[in-house]
Amino acid sequence: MLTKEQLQSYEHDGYLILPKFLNQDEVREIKSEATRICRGAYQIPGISKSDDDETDEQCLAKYLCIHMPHKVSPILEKYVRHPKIAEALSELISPNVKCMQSMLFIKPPSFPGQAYHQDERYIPTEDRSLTGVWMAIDEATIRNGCLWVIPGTHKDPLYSWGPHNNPEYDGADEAQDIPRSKEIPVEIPSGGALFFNGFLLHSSLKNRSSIYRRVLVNHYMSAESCLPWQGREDFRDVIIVSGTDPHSDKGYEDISRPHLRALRRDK
Ligand SMILES: O=C(O)CCC(=O)C(=O)O
Repeated sequence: MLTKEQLQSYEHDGYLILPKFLNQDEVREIKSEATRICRGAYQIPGISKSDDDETDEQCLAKYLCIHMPHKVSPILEKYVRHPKIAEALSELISPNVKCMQSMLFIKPPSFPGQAYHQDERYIPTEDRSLTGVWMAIDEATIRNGCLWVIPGTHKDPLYSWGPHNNPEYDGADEAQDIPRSKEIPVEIPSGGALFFNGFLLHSSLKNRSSIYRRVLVNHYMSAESCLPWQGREDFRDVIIVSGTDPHSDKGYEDISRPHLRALRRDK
């Protein structure tokens, strides 16, 4: 599926943009599922069933991001296993790929972004194989808070880490002493996808537009690596999306629950 040039560019920069990844029917399906989630269709702590007189816009406007929505939404679970994701990742990571996390960003107008971080700080793999698949449901622009990346930092170790007071970002910690002068914005059309390595420094700014910045992000890694996460030696609430699982004899667990991302807002 990926060309030699795309594979080389991913290896060199740590990310790859595929501008026409989802078709418009898929984008519509994810938008409508995001609305159902925000109207309380599933049991997610912090999301109550909406009143009939509340508009979809009013319901969406309350939430920055829902973590692990695929654990309750069969539609979003289908997108975890999307054949195009499986194929691309089997070329980028390993023939054997597993998913451990999904995140549905709504990011309404005025909501904050995320400070610079490396995803492997949160989800450590044994072989540096953590990979984000960030799918733009709305067009992601500088104004509505697209991702910013620092190309090449996927080859760096983990940066040190600490709190910040920047109102641009939500409350999660920030990587320190980073080569910020090399940052670039990644504007992506609706339906486009960004694949990025778990060591790549990335961030996003506050939504300064009047439109949402809905994004579905799933995180994957090689199935060869154990996942020392959430106090376990090998976190087994995973979905194999490509190839086979060398650790299948350990079985699978049902641990993760959907939850809202903590928010520190500056309006
Ligand atoms: O979309 C964003 O604003 C941040 C996403 C992110 O940090 C991630 O996918 O790891």
